[in-house]
Amino acid sequence: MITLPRTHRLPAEAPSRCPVRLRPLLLGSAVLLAAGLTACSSPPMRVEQTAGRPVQSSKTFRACVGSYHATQLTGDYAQYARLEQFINQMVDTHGFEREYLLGLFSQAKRKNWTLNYLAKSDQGLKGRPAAGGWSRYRAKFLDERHIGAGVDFARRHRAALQRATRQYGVPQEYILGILAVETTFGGFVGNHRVLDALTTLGFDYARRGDYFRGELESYLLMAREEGIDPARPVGSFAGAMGLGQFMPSSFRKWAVDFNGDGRRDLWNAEDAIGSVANYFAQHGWQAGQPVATPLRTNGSISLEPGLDNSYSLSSLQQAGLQPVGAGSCEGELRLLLLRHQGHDQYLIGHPNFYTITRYNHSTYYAMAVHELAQEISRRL
Ligand SMILES: [Ca+2]
Repeated sequence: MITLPRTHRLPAEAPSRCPVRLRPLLLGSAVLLAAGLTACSSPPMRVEQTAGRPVQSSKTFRACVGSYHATQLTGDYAQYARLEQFINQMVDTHGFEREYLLGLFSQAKRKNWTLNYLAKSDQGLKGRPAAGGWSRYRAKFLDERHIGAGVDFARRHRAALQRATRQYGVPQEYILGILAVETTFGGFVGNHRVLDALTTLGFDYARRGDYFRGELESYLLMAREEGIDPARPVGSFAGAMGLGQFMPSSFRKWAVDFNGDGRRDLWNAEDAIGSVANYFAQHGWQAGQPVATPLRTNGSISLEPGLDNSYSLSSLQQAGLQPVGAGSCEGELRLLLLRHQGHDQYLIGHPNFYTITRYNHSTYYAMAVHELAQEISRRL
């Protein structure tokens, strides 16, 4: 399933996990530096402002990595007028060298598997979630493989997790829950070249082309800012990267250097921990507040469940829905529907639940993160 551009990444219903494991690419490694530098911008450039903090632009990073050079597009994207238009925009807006981008995109591969997969997946998007959908989804994540890996990861990175919790106010178990669902703590970070993924989706996937062209723009800027060869990183079929599967725009806005080595590297466990915590903090996580609460009902449910409708506690109570147990029920609440095998379950999703869905706009996704957080925490 593909969700709206406001999401951090693409939902986990799609197979972002790949059967073939590749050794994670370390950003800024000697291998990348050895790839060669090519001047690619025309200074001076402005400093861009994103999410309240300046992002270094090519005024600081004037070199693109990788010796790409061509005077016209060749390969899978030869004659793609829209790609040529995109390249012109990157030259005009961000000062890239045109021949560098022509050379780079002449190496991009069209990923027909991705397009075929999304064509099928898009057909299954409509309508109410199927009966038993939550049971099936839950079974994919709430297992010993994810929980055991979480306990192991938490023990190995105890200090960084504690530091992230202190600094960002996000409990470590929710950072662990995200990393469990996204990549099983780096076990499956994807094996699609990000360049191919974003070029394919930007120029051959009409339904979300605008969104992916925006991500491709962010990706090229990210590569230049971080000093990496844009043809090297691998990720999900949609271009999500690292242990936390950040899309490029999220990387630029919310990734942090949490191990203090001067680089933001989402394949590094500490940087991934800090980046997920920062993402949550910047998207409204409220320390000490609940995530999801069971509901008692007195019969049929008249309110519409889902993430797109928010309710006050009093409006839920007027509809005959009563939270079970004490606890704060302030702010905008969501009515969550979990379709088990054989029965439906309703819960209150608190503002912190909604914050998890900012990572991936899916009730089931956020509930899997929440339950994994509880399970891993119980074992620590
Ligand atoms: Ca770092």
